[in-house]
Amino acid sequence: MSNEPLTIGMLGYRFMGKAHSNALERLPMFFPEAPEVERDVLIGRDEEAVAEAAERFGFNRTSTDWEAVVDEVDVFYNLGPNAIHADPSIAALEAGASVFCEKPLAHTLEDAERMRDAARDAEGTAGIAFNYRFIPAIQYAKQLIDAGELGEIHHVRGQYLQDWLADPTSPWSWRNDEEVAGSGALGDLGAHTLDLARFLVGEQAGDLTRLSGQLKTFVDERPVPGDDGGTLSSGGGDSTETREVTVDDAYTAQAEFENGAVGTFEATRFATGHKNDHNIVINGSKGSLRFSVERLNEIELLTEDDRGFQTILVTDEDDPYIDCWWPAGHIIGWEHTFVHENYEFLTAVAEGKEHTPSFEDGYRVQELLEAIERSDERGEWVDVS
Ligand code: SOE
Repeated sequence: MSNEPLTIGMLGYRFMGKAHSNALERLPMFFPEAPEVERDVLIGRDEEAVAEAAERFGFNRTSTDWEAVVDEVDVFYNLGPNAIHADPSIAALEAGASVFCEKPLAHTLEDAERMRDAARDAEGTAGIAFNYRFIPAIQYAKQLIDAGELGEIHHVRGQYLQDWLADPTSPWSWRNDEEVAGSGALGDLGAHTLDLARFLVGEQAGDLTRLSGQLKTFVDERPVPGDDGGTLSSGGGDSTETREVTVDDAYTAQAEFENGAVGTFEATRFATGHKNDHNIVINGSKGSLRFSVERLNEIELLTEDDRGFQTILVTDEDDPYIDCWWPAGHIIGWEHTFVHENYEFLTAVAEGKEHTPSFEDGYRVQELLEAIERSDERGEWVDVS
């Protein structure tokens, strides 16, 4: 292992750029064993905006051309819109860098396959940023499920509920464009839930074997953001134009797992009152558990001898990652999931190891997303075994 800091190139400087830069800033203070990194180059198309972000996020320099810098860094973070996940990530892997890519892996199954294949051939480590796996309560839940505390798994119910598009005047963005995003709530939110389901019950229930799904678009056109609009939560501002929405606003799916367990999954941008409610419920022959990102420091657990659900705070010093933060009981939040996943990913990079979730995991989730779309088009179940 070299003693030089790992140099980082980061494509994307908005929401995810901020989340990952914050994680990199926190790492040396809270995870002193984490590999040292240097935030080298921040990449984006708008020169002025990227320069302003680089200053705030602690990068040495900026570039408006990923091709010019992709072979100059040890680790390439791809946090751009989904349609630009494949080419820069593959180029970085081919140049010998490690790659950390936001979810979903790509906007099409073909691109996801190219990325998976490039990762298989690469020397560097390739990881996908499914951050919800790194919530201490989720890791604890997985330990319980793997240890057989819930018995044989019968049901997996996963929902990801948001409401930022329920207002028909909420602005159009790339997230509404199939060419760039691939799909809507399905890929943006459903990818997280399907990954979490595989992660949590994979050992006990196996992978998904068949799926049937439905997609729905409630608002077909949205205002193009004016100068004073355009974020996830703002209105369209002074816009006078509209643009077509070519992705789903919501999806539902039902599924079966290898062991015969059944799953129901749902995500929407129209669940009024729900801001970022990602929840999962698992019922087994001996017990059940419930979890929601809105209360991410706890799980509700029912085991064999209980008469009702108990709320378990996963904030003890021996719970996953907690000893790196605060004394027991001092809760953590959403941004900490990024610190944990960056710690795991960068450690794998420094040690020349694989990272989980890998591009293989990202590809598998992409197969499931594509199967849900295919099922919706054909009106029938799709085999994903
Ligand atoms: C927007 O819907 C979004 O930011 C997703 O893109 C993220 O993956 C999710 O964690 C929060 O919501």
